[in-house]
Amino acid sequence: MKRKLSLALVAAVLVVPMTASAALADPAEQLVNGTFDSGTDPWWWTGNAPASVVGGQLCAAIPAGTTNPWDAIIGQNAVKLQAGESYKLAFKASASTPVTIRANVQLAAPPYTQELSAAPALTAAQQSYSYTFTAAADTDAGQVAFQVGGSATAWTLCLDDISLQGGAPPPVYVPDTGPRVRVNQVGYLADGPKAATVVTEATTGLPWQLRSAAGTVVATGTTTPAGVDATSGQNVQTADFSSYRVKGAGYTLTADGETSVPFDIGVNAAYEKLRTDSLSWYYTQRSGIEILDSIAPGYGRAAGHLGVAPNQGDTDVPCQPGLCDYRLDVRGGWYDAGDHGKYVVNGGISVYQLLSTFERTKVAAGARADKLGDGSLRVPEHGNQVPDVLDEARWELEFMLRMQVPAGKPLAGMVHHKVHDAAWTGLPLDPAADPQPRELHAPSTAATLNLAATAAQGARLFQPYDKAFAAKLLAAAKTAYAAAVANPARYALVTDGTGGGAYDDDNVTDEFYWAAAELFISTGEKVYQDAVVASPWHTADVFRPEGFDWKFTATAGRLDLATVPNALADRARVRQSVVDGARGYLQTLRGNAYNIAYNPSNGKFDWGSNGLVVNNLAVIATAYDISGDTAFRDGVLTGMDYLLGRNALNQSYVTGYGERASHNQHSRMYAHQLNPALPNPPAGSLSGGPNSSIQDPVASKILAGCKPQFCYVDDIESWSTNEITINWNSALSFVASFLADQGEGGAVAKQPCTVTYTRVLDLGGVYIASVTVRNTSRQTLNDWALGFAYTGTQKVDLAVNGTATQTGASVKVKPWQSRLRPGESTTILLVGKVAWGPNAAPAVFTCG
Ligand SMILES: [Ca+2]
Ligand SMILES: [Ca+2]
Ligand SMILES: [Ca+2]
Repeated sequence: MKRKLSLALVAAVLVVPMTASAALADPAEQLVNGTFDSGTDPWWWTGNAPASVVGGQLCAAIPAGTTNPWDAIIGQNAVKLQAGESYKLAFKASASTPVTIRANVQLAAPPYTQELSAAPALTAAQQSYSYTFTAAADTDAGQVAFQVGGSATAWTLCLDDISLQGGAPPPVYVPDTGPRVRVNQVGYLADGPKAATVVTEATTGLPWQLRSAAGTVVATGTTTPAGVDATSGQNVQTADFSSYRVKGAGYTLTADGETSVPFDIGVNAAYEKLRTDSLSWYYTQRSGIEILDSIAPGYGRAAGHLGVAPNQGDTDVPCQPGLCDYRLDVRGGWYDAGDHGKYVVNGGISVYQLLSTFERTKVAAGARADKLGDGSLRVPEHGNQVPDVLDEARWELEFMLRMQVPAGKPLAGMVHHKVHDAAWTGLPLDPAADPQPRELHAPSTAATLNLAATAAQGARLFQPYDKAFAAKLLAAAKTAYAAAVANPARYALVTDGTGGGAYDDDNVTDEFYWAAAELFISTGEKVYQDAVVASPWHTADVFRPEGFDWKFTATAGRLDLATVPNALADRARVRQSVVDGARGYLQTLRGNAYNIAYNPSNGKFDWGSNGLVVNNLAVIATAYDISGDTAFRDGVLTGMDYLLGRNALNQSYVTGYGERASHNQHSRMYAHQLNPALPNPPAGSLSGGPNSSIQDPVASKILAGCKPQFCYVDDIESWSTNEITINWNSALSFVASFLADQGEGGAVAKQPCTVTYTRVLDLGGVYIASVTVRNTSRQTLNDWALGFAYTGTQKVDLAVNGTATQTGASVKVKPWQSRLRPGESTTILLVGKVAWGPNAAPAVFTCG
């Protein structure tokens, strides 16, 4: 998430519908954001003339020593011109040194045919200029280009109130929504639920046909009318073809004379790929490391922000003026989104979800640790014996540790809220080419608690792989928590949004709850348990209709208290609260025809609605892990349909997944739409999706008055509806990993045993556990083994009555009693050490 708007700009957006009615009387305005009220988009500039908004104007540093006017340009593309219509180009401009520039209206591509080429003489004082011309040809691909090169000396240009009036009003935007039969464009698990949504005038059931790729009708039925869908305004009906289970590629569904895009049945492999893609996505977002084409084909680039010119960071970064007297090395971490900022609060929720994607393999029956092991992702850290998802999370954790105020300084232990450019940069811009000064912003209680929470969670997860790093994380978490307690109300402000997102938050009670929960789970210490129990969030409903996100993190604490073993007295209630919360989301999902697991109380889709949808699906997935109730698993599958194409726009919001997938997301790196030499976002990128507030100039211009589902456009300039962020992809990673673990959605294989794990001794760091395994199946277990994973720091040294081996946190025990008949039991004793923290019993066991 990139920007927050000032109140003044919100007002400006709100008046759009009123001025639109005057369009017939006034000449039409063909440019977007000529006042720079909403930043620099969609203006662009050549890399040698970096521009930013200064005092409400667009100002650019023009270099010395270029030859031609076109050696430095500031412009706007996608300008429409009509032959025979007259136009007026008007603007205000000033130059630090008097200079004559070119102001052109021309084709944006060769042969760059000029409709206007004016030569305004600029002075140090701002002057107004205007020129009229009559267009000779029609084009949708014109541009306004200020050619400002050719000067022997460097100078500064400032522009404002740029306007091109004339011609027809821009046409009303009508999205191409394709066939009226909407499906999950990736497809459906063979044994899972399968539904399509038909947009139709009809109010009674319609016949539908399911066809194989060869065109053979393989199933038929009748749709169920669902009335007018509130989030789209469409009259819709539902075709349920769940009972058809034959795997295959290229199926289509036909109803009301329309045929869906093709989709597959039997798509576990697609979810397996999505697990890998959505997690490998983080590598190409990394700052401070060269991205290797050999690892991420098509995405190789130089390391960003390592203090190599023109970069000015992030190896030695000062605070904003007056904030501190030290500089920090804050290299590394992930670029947050389409910009080059690095924000601890959004890093925190993202790290939490990556760590939880891994931790889930220890606490959820059927979760596949082997699919997330060393070598599983496209990252450089192969062969280090550490699961790659932990390697990736560590890249951000190391950055968050560097953001902590050093000992001996004021507010020591607190964490700087963010580091980013002093002014907004334009698109496209490679991270290594960012010339802006970088600045540390004030420490905040929210950022401090984000480090406390994720470092505490990381400490217990890294202990089996890197004890020193785990100890460092634990110490940082405790220091941070204590600093937050001492400074409980240092809030990030909404006004701190120049050059980076504000990520403002003036309620950190939820962050306190989350941090205390993670510290308690990891350490078992009473001080954190007391904080958890005393928090109003511990018994409040944290499963809000609008979901959870970087700003509301109580849900993260609740989910981990429910899933990761701990000694809370009311843990059964905590676990039940997740199931109850998920039931609410399931009801929401079933209550609308597109099965959207999201129903914000104000009826407006928020910025990043897709991220909120996926987070609600993560809650439903967790309820399945806790309860085993397959209604929850079916709910997650059905909820994914919406994200993968069964929606009002017929749009898959995940790049590379589905026939009609988002691929022009707002990003300075993946800016293919602006420069064909650059890539689109990598496969597995989740777009933020519909946003009722449409704050960016492109969306506000073409989508005014949109119903929630229609408040989206796959345009790189639409940063309020189509950005990518680390926190949306982390939610997708968690849910994709869950889905990949579900096979084809059929009956769940039950473990053939029950296991009772009892600590019989726990003294001075040494423990003995008695593990009794009983065969509850009808078959004899031959040559069987017991498996489980520790969620804490335990390490088995030896087994009595068996042989134990531990890899990371995973333990495998081969019992001496290699044959276990139905109803028979055997008991194994495990002797081990616990390095620190509680000696919690493992959560799930396998045998067989
Ligand atoms: Ca202005
Ligand atoms: Ca690894
Ligand atoms: Ca908060």
